[in-house]
Amino acid sequence: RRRLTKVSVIGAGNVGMAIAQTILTRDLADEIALVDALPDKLRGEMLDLQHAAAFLPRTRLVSDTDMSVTRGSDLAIVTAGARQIPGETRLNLLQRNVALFRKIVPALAEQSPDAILLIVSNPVDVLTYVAWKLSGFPVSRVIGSGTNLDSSRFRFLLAEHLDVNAQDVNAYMVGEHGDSSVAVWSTLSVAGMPVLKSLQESHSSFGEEALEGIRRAVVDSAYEVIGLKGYTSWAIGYSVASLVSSLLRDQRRIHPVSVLAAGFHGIPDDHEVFLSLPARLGRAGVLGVADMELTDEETRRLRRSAKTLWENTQLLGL
Ligand code: LAC
Repeated sequence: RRRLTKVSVIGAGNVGMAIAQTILTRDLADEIALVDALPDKLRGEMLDLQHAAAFLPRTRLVSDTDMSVTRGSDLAIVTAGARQIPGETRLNLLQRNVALFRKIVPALAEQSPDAILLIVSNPVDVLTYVAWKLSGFPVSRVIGSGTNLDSSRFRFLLAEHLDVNAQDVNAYMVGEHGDSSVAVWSTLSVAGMPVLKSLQESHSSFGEEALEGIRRAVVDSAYEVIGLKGYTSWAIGYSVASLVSSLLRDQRRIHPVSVLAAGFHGIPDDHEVFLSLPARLGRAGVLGVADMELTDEETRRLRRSAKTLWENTQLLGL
């Protein structure tokens, strides 16, 4: 009989509930445990999802303000944390959320020593490093949602330009999930065909400065959404559910997610910094990180992104 899978979602705010709802809809877990500091909100969210039972695959839903409800999780998704104030960069959030992680992560690790930790809270790259340090888990089992969603935004913008389905546009954003993220133009392909050269010849809007404009539009689109509708995001639910599926169903799919990048692309071996690179995901967590071909400019930008993150990591003294 297949082993039952349990997923815990820490933080029953808009992001956590978008993730829980998408996991439920896609039948990715047999049990979902919800944790939040606000008991009424937490119970309300649990009851609300339980009431959809007649329309969804059977999934046991439990919730508690105490971390013991997460015991025996296969995967723990952390979305808890102070929210970005519109216009605030993710790195500014850092200190507030590190204090919270010092409470959450050790308790999670004690309840589920074999779980995979998937960090979504921002600034996600530094907080994934913090979760790694505080949990003591092997680096293969500590992952940040990183630029998985940014890459979808990038693919959407390109798909609109090219009038193709975003699922046929293979394009990565790597590096920081934030202002210094890197658009990897050199490996852009549509249905496996490299298109940048023909794009630049046929579309005047694909000149060098336009490429930076598109990258900036991807980064700014997250701020735009927050500015327009506050910090609620449906897209993060779909982005994280794609990671949950690859992890728990052992899909071995490759996603740009925040992993320990020391030693890749000339990032110093002793720079324990997490940032997004294409990683192969399966039931054991990160099965491998692609050593992708980058241009000199892309490498320079990635190293700059790594340096920014490293400097912020160093501030923590973990
Ligand atoms: C965003 C959040 C997940 O990019 O940082 O929407």
